[in-house]
Amino acid sequence: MIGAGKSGVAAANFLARRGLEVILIDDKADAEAHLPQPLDGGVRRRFGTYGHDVLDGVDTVILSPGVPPSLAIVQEAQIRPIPVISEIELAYRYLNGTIIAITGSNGKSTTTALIGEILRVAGRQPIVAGNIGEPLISALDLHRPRTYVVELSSFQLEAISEFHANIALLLNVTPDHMDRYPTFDDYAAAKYRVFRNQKPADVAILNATERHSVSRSSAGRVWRFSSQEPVDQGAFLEGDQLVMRLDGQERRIPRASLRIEGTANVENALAAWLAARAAGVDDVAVQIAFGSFNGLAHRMVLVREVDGVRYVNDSKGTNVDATLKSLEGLDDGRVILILGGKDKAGEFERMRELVHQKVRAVLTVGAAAQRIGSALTGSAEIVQAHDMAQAIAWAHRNARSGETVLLSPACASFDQYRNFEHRGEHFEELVRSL
Ligand code: UMA
Repeated sequence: MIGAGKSGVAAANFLARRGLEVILIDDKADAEAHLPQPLDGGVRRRFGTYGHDVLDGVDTVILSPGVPPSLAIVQEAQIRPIPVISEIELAYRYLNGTIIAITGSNGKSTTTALIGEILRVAGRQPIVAGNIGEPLISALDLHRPRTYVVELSSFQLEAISEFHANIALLLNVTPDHMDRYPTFDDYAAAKYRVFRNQKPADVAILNATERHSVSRSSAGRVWRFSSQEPVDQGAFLEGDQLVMRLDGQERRIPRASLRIEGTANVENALAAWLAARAAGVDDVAVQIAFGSFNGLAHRMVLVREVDGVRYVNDSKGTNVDATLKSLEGLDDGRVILILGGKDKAGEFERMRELVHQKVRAVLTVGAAAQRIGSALTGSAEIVQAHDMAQAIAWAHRNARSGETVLLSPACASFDQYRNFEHRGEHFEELVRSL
């Protein structure tokens, strides 16, 4: 097992408790001090330095999502050859039930949580897991069949082989994680793996604007969704109505029954509605869930208003497109935007136009600060804030009534924080102490 984070420790414990011999390795010498939960005593560990000999006698290598296949030890495993699988593939081998898998560059956590909410309302007792937080391997119910709503990242999809989603959703594909993939097409290809192994009775749900053809990837029925135009087989927005059209039949839900706002969320809701239909859930449950679902933590959350200035936590905005979507809904020229963090080779230049329109000042933080500064020069005032505390202090001194201070960093958090939740919590804590 490679990587002693949430996925690695959960998988190692799972296997050790089943009597399998497990060795857990991690590049960090101090991994022991940062284990997310206690590690089973039976698990051998090699933290810091390890040689290729750790592979001697090993019959399967399991990757944590954050571990790139280019890592020397993974390459060595492939040469030997030892099968390399992801924690998701491992979990799949023990899973009993139905899988609804959600991937995409943006909106996947919201859609996963919304589908979970719909199924809960419908009395299905779903299990919600994956990239959204709890590793699938530790969420498994080994006693009875369940419906699993699983958020999957491209990382997790890279190393699946038999994993099969009965209902698979691809919400959108826009550039992200370009530090891990040689090209955009490589990243998109990883996302499309969500349709792998689907059978004719399965359903593939994807954005109508998606230009790749799904037919090569999924043997299932293809349903599409769109917030822009009607679709023949799928769901779309028409005026103030959400419309579903399948096999010549039409059904409607008023857009107003959806509590979460913005066009991106309309698309998430359309996709979730289609998934619910594919799972046999009636529209009453869908409409109730639309009305009760409040959105996610760290996703456009209004933390507090101080002297007429709104402080909004969108720490989950970890790539350029997520930040662009969040900016779209705000007033022109009245945003103080905090950007930066771990640089994933994001194309910050693509933000110039919208930043020019919406943002009065950009506060840059973290490792990507320099690159963001040069990409956005001239589109707004750029302030090098170094870290979150300095950014908030600057915003507090300079923001005017009616403006919004938005943390939507367009970067990962790992340069200064454990994860995006940790970053969002720090932001909220600083804002509350103003
Ligand atoms: N490590 C190595 N060598 C490497 C890389 C990492 O040893 O080359 C070690 C690190 O030292 C660390 C461990 O691996 O100890 C971390 O493993 P990990 O990065 O896979 O993190 P986990 O804690 O297992 O969390 C992962 C997901 N993280 C990533 O994909 C980076 C979590 O998604 C997910 O919630 C969790 O599994 C449960 O499924 C987070 C994420 O940032 C939210 N996802 C990305 C995103 O949404 O954009 C993909």
